[in-house]
Amino acid sequence: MFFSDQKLTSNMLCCLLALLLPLVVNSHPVGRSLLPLDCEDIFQNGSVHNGVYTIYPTTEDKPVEVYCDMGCTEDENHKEGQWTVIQRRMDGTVNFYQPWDHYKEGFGNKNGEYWLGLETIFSLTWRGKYELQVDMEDWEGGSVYARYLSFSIDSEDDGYKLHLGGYINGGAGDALNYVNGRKFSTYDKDQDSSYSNCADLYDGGFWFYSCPYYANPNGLYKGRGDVEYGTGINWHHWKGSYYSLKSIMMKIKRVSLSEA
Ligand SMILES: [Ca+2]
Repeated sequence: MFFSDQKLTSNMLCCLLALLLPLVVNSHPVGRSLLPLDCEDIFQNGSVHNGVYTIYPTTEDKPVEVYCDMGCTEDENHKEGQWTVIQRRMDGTVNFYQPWDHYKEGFGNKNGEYWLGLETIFSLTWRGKYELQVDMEDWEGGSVYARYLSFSIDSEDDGYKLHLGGYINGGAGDALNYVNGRKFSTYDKDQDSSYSNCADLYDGGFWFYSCPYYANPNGLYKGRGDVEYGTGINWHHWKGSYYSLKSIMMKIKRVSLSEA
């Protein structure tokens, strides 16, 4: 009796798999790995809500958790969504004064504040063509963005050098162009062009040229707007260098063939 029950169950399972398999296989375009590379793949696989998902930017044995910004639910096609979030600040609960190895591998809480990790960002932008959008909010209810139609970084051997192209102004102003082509720095790995150590001086790892800077998304979270010069989370071209933002999020999306 036990045997036949078991047989019946396994037969049902086989039937179910036979029915489902074509659906699973057909949901992926030819040539794309079955494992999701980024949030666009997660979306294509049927998950349309914002949240934390697992992606595989390098190999199948290296899963990475990431927050996916799928866009607003009112937009049925989520045309403005499907972003893979690489950096997020919102409440000051995570310390961004971190050493090189942590910026390399990533740190923080994927449901809140985090840095995805330079290795993962490198892998993604090496495998595909991506654009970058930086969303930010002030303490008075304002929100703007800066968009770059191409975004990639070099490997660690080349200092994770930043490459940006095609700026689109969403009200924020272009504060990143200043560090286009620059290497990434942390307090324990100074790769900026200043005699000073900018990452140490300004409390977080980022692409720096000379000190001062125009953008410091990884600076100290101040919990208010007005701050001393160059302290806090600054975006100079929007609020100046005496203002620390309420939130900031850096997110990337694959450039579709029609846009490329
Ligand atoms: Ca220096």
